[in-house]
Amino acid sequence: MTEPQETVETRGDDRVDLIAQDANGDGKTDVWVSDTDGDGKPDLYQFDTDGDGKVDITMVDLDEDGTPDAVVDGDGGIPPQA
Ligand SMILES: [Ca+2]
Ligand SMILES: [Ca+2]
Ligand SMILES: [Ca+2]
Repeated sequence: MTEPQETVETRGDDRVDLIAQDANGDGKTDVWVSDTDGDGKPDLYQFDTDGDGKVDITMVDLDEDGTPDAVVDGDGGIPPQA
């Protein structure tokens, strides 16, 4: 597993997780909804789809219109805080 990590640009660097949820009930968080620029609105969405506790899909909503502007595999270089 040494594939190069894709990185994404976010609105800011000050990540606050608005939602960190265990959607499938296995005890590990698998959905994160975060605000990176301090305006209280979500602009970063991450999902663990295979249940290993690590992010598999990262979506960034740069203009906060509810539609992702960038989607990458992995955590985009910005893993959730443990
Ligand atoms: Ca889970
Ligand atoms: Ca925001
Ligand atoms: Ca995963």
